[in-house]
Amino acid sequence: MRLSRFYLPVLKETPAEATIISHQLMLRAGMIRQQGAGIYAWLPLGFRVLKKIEQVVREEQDRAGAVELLMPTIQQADLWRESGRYDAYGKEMLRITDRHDREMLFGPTNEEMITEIFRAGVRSYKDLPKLLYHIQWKFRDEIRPRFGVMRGREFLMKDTYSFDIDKDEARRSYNRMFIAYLRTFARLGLKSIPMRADTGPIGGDLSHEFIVLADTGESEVFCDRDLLDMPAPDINVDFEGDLQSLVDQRTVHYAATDEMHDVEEFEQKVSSEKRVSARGIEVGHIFNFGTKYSKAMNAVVMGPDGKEVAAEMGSYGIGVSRLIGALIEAFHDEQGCKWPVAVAPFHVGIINLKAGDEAVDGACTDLWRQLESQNVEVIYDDTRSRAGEKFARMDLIGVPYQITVGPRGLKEGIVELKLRIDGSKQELSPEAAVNFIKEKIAEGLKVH
Ligand code: 5CA
Repeated sequence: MRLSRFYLPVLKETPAEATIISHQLMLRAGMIRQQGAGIYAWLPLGFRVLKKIEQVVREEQDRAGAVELLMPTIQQADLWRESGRYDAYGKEMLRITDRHDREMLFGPTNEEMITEIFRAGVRSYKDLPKLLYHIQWKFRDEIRPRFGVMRGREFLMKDTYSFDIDKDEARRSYNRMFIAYLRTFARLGLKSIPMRADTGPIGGDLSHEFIVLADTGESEVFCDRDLLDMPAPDINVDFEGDLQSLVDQRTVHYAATDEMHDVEEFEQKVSSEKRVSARGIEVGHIFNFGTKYSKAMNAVVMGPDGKEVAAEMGSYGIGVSRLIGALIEAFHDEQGCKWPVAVAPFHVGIINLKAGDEAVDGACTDLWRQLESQNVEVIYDDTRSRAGEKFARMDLIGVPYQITVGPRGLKEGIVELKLRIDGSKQELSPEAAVNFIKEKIAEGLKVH
């Protein structure tokens, strides 16, 4: 992609309304543009990162045995009357009427709709278990939308729903998502800690929030330091097998959000040097709520004994758009974003120091073509901006590998390669730069 053709409206000044670094950088790097309180347009750069995150989330859902579908954003009020949540949801729900005065709403979540879809198509325990998910925009009329995409009113969520014949099987579905979540966040480069959590308007009594520690996080959390050192299960984890011990290894340690925090238990279970009390960002939340919706909405299946039973259910959310904020909080410096390769909007930036010079233009397009033919994603700065401006912009948008091509170096057959992660620079031939980058990108995209 040529930068001259791209749309990258970077800002020189930090907008005053943004108080945390991720919000500031998303505005400055031209990733989003606000369209109303808690409502954002995703500009090309931000949209590329959003799609990358979405894809990692999707791959780990598929690996865990969940099946993707897509439900609409607009739902019928009558569906929510079946569960009794239409009135209970209160002012957070955006209510709409159509031309026939029918009551509709913009979905804040999809328990009712997926239960309707399930009950229409599943009759027997033989069709279970089922794990169904979609990645779709939600709307919640939050009292205090803030911190940019961290707490938006319109936001992108991955939500999965499980249907099982009994409580033991439902626990297996819950465990699948528990492990899939650890893997998802680890692939994005984030350390997530599962914590006992409150269930709020979704309901149920078994629930964990997945928290990424960050000083700017909205949640106050308490946990055992041992959880911070535990790696996520690797690619060889068997989702068809028994995951209980992997889950137990984590849940034996104390970890709770402030609503569930028990000071006495914390002090009793965790020695003082291992007590962590910190702030965190809730990037995922999983719930088991039994038959709350299936009973109310008559989603029943025939059991092995010929008797009808209400399906045991759970729901599992990931804040896909919130994750961009969490990632920037984790990966940035004074100059801007520092994207891990797995979610970088582009892998490589090529900086042309003398746009219009035949030799430099030629060398840049050669490099660009070679990299793109290897599936490396390139942003090529072919603009006439000053060198300093080009360097600053490339750092601000956080491209992990940056190649600078100028007339002087080119005469000696060299270009400069900079690594955004540590700022280190090396001079090498264009061929050597391509080979070096190819390997690094392959390593960065490898799924462990
Ligand atoms: N139906 C359940 C699970 S699918 C549910 O809605 N859970 S939730 O309310 O906890 O939301 C799931 C995830 O969406 C949260 O963990 C959080 O990461 C994200 N999320 C929730 N509200 C917002 C918001 N206002 N802005 C951005 N992300 C949000």
